[in-house]
Amino acid sequence: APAIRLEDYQPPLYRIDKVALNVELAPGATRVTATLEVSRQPGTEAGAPLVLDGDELSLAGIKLNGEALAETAYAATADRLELASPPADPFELTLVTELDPDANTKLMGLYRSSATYCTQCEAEGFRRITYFLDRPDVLAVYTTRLEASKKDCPVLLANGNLTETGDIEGTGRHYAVWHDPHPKPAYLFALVAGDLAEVPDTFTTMSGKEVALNIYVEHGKESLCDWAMDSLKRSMRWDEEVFGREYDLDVFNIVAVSDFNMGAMENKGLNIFNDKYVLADPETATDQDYANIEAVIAHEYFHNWTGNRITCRDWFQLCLKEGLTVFRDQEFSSDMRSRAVKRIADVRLLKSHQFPEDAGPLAHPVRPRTYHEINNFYTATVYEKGAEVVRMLQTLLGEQKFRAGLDLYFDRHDGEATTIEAFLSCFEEASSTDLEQFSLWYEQAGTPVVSVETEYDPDRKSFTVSLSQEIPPIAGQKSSKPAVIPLRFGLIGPNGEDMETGSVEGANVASDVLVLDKAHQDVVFHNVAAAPVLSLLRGFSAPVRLNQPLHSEELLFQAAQDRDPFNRWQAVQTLAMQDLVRLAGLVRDGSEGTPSEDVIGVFASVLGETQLDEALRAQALTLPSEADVAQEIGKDVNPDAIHTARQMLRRAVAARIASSLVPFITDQSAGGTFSPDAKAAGKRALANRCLHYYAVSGAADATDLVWSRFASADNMTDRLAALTLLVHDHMPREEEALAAYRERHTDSSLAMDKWFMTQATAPGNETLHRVKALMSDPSYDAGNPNRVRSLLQSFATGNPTQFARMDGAGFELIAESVLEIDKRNPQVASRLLTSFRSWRALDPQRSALAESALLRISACENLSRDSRDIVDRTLQ
Ligand code: HT7
Ligand code: ZN
Repeated sequence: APAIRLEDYQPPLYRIDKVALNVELAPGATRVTATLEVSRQPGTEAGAPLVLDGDELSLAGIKLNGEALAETAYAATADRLELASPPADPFELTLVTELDPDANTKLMGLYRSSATYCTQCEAEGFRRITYFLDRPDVLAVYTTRLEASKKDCPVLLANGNLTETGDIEGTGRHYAVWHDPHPKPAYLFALVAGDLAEVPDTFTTMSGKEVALNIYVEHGKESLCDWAMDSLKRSMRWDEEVFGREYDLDVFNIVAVSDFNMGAMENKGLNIFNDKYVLADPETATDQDYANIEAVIAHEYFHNWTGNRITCRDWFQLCLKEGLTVFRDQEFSSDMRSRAVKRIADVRLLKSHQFPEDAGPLAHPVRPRTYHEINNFYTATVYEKGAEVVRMLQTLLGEQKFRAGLDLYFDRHDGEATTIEAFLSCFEEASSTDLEQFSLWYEQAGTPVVSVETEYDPDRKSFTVSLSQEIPPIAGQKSSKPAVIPLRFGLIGPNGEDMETGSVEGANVASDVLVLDKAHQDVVFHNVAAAPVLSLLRGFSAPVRLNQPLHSEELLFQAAQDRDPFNRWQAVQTLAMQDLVRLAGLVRDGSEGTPSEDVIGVFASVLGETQLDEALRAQALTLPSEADVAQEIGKDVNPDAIHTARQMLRRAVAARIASSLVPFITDQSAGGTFSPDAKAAGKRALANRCLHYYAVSGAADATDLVWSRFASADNMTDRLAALTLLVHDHMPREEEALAAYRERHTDSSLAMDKWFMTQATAPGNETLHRVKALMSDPSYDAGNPNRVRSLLQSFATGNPTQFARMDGAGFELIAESVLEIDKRNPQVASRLLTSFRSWRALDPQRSALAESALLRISACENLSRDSRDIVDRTLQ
């Protein structure tokens, strides 16, 4: 199929103002009657054909203004319905389609998860329910009548407010009618029907309106919804307080389902969630799960304004809602927790997921210009880099002007489907700033590299910072233009304090932000009393790679002194990274080497920095991941050498700090009852980080301590941390622990996902066999996306040495799995396939093996459009 291009965008020829759906649900055969109020757009010629989208549909009836339509007046196929010459006046089109939700394994459109009927319409799933103008710039008011067996489906939900319910006498069936007064695109449509438990609550909005809140889950799981409900209420309040956004319906419903392609979906008034982002108790959820639930609940709720009230004109504008909403959920979590720790976590995610995407064959701009399959553009670039772009806008304009721009956006575009240009115009107007050059962040793919050199002149008391920027050439983008890069900075004086300086030449500098907007720029600070250490990119103020050749003394100084907690953490990471790259090189070449004493010392000192909170110390004590090191090395990557190097450094740090660890490990259990709050979670994070070092410290009681931790843990965070050590470090009681865990959690599929994942990510040659065996385990379910991700995706993305095995068996396993899963669920398959994206950076032997696995996938003729798109781009 030809590519879809942004430059070809044309407004729709017709509008659909109202949609009335009557959905008669029944196993195997569901009947959907859609009545559409259609009219021509101004400028559309009378009689212009009306072409509606479909996908695997079968038309069972069609009427125009209530009259059956002659067969010659229309043409229907599975993916298209055309009315050759529709009436000139507004008309009512009634369409009947018949669906089989039980046979829908793609989990797009109407499907069944366990016994529950549910829908997923973003991006193009509504066309699998009825023929429609399935594009985000067609906004309609929906009324949905649902009808089903009362016994099987006591709960009937759709978007908006409930207006009517009743029984259908003598049939055992009942119905409910929902009306959503807010015009919306079809991708925000949803319905749910099933036998679910309701967890009710209420929220009073800032103008005093009471909103009914409900979370629907499988019976017996009601007690697992407290945290999600609490997160929802905090999100609603926060959006009022921070952005002035109030909720706009009488009810807000959340439904948790266990089969879901992504995290969750922001359907108007009826959010549908992967149950992993709803259900939590200390027994089955880790602190990370609690944090994720809080963030995803907030994210979907925030979409009500950024995505639903104001939506995207076309799918190229996806970052308009996603980047902005990620920015908003990041801010929410920062306010709920520690800002510095949240920033570090977000930057870790950006660097580990988005940077490699931006450096490889799947690189694309935050606003892509072309696509074959839109489902493949729900990427870290659109989401996470998109959020960074919004954050830079805030940094450049300042909080007040940023807020004024956003207010203008909400005011001006409420009820519209709009574009990035319209969004940026609001900030230009509200702040009187020209954002033309800034808009390049949406247009250019690739991560800019910012290079820095500094020189202090003691006679003149001047400090010169020479900056340059460049985006390395990537597929489809040979050259690039200079971007607007806000660099938050400080000049650290000899006493560790930030220095005051005199005037600055050569750049726009507002308080602590320096704007780099040319290819090369010399910035001179006058009246600088002594040679400073330049702390640059504080708070990671722009999504760039910083190439700043600091000496290790300077990094050590920064690690100890920088008043920006992010850059303190970054300095520690940079020191570790430099050493890991050096060690990996030595290991690869078969040479001897030992970790640097300085680096070991830095890690040892972090532990004692009691003025830093525990979560921050836990982060600082975490070495760069193997994937991070691979990315830093960039070419000829040998994952085995990296793994060995990282273990060497880990063991060396462990040996140094072994004698101080035990009090930290035992400290966190002092608190009594479990609390998921940030403080308690931080203590657990530090304790488990210490346990991680203790396990390899050589201490005689290491195995006993890890085992007793595993056996006596009263929460999942501690239990899983200990299990991971037992399994990943192949400690003596590994098998016993796995069996005990399974026994304990066999009824919780979310806890069992962690059991699969722990085994899939274990280093060591035997893991491949284990993963294969687990694929035939009775608890494995190839139709459940969470289970597939926990076993196969985590193997491919979280086990670099085994995925890239020298016998090619890791690549082969994933290639075969992609082909198998593709027949059932193309979205899950194509996402698994993206794990090959950095194949060209591997050493020649490994990259040849990866290429042959990719070629095998590519040779398959009936690949889905999703997987075809990814494999073609990956090989290009
Ligand atoms: N906006 C939602 C995206 C999403 C999705 C996209 C494609 C296929 C299935 C999907 N499920 C959810 C999620 C979000 O960003 O909030
Ligand atoms: Zn989103």
